[in-house]
Amino acid sequence: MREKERAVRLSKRMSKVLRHAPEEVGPALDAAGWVDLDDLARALGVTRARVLEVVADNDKQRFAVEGGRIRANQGHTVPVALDLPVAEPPAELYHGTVSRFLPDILRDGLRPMARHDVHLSATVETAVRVGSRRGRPVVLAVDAAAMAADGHEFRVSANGVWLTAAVPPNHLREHAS
Ligand code: HQG
Repeated sequence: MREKERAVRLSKRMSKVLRHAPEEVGPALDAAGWVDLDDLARALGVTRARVLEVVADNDKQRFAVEGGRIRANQGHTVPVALDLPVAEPPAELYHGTVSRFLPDILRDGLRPMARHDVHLSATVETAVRVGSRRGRPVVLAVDAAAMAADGHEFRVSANGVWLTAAVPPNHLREHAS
């Protein structure tokens, strides 16, 4: 296996533990999602240096390391309180999805589904990438300025993903691609 594939594979295992299923390999997350770096490395059967390498090289900066601990920057399905401050969003944000979800999305708005928040991208390019995970991407533009004016809260993760509880359908439109 090429080194890059090995790193991606370890990154996915780290995401699984730090976002979704810590109990499957052992280390418990604290209330804010942090786990001791050595505990995580041991549980995954790799060295601490190897974990740090994956953190540093990660294409999307998915992990944060602080004071000997590590957590996922976003994307959790297990209950954690990331304690991110409310932030003022750019006027427009984007969401990448696929056409089969559109009827539901245009009726109900964007919902967080299994995650804690709806994930929004700052650029169309990133949204295209997010949507492409599921098929031919469709990009929705979110009127974040109007939402903020209506009292919706936005937060931005350490790796630049915009998070909000839900996006009502009236603040969504299909972005020409
Ligand atoms: C869709 C990856 C039906 C939504 C990415 C999406 C991102 C609805 C799917 C991050 C809906 C949820 C998050 C509704 C939303 N009815 N479908 N009302 N509302 N959906 O994976 O945004 O590589 O939980 O369009 O890059 O795709 O893991 O969210 O298709 O940043 O770091 O329901 O995950 O990052 O899927 O992706 P997800 P997402 P990582």
